[in-house]
Amino acid sequence: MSFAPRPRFSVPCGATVLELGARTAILGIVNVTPDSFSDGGRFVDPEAAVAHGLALLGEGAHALDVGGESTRPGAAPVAAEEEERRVLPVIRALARQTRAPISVDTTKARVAAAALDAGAVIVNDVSAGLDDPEMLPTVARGAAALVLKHRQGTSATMQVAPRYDDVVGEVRDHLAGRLRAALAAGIAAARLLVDPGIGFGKTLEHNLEILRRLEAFHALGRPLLVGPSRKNFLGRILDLPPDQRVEGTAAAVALAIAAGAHVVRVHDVRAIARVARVADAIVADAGGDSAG
Ligand code: HH2
Repeated sequence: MSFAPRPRFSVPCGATVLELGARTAILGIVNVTPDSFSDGGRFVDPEAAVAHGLALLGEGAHALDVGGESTRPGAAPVAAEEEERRVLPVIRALARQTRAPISVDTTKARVAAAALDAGAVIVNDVSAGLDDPEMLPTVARGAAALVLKHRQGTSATMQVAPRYDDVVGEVRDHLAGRLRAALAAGIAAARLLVDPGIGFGKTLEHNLEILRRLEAFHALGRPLLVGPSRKNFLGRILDLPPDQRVEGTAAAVALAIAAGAHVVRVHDVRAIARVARVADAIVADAGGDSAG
């Protein structure tokens, strides 16, 4: 069996550099929301969210992704003030207590700017800058890394009737366009990551096809982040609720690593960090060249 070579990348984020490729980076999810699909309401209290983030770092997370607005279809939109009220105290406290990079999961430029001031060094925008025209210029002004993620349609409509003629080709072309937009806004290529957006305007078959052909996204020349954690496509296969999808997540993560994923965004960090270490050991000699 052969594995996809995983190119190496050094991604500047804030004052640090994320070294990607030699091992899989685990991005632990901290949802400060009442309504996230799998853990909504568990960490709305800032102290609980901070404790959860620190626990995830202890379990093997290399970075944390703090979000204050659920992206699940049908989730109530959250005003910028409310999103800031949720995420800023958590980011501020985490940044004081750890040197691990903190990411903010937001589509709003204003929230991203405030999060960067509070100590975040990565912006994870599920709309890749399309929801807020100020997002790319805002990120360009700072030193943060930026995750550009594919989504078909809007959060509200994306799961209504997703359709593609060639899901991998169309997602890749979309991400190539968003990379060009980010570069045109003045964000250095080295600061950009791409994510095909598992579950964002995709049917079960679309998600499986993306995971099956993940290697195709290496053509974009940037590190690849994948977020299959506990998602609905796993529930469709297993007929199990979100809190019983850890083994399904593990299968998706192991195969994503074999296909060259650099970062996995997950809820169940202890289990998935172990899965990733073993998968990394197996694919270790697949031959990663330095790509910048
Ligand atoms: N998935 C979710 C949220 N943010 N960001 C990236 N880059 N990639 C993803 O696949 C991704 C993401 C959805 O998961 P979760 O945060 O658990 O749920 P919710 O949006 O309901 O809070």
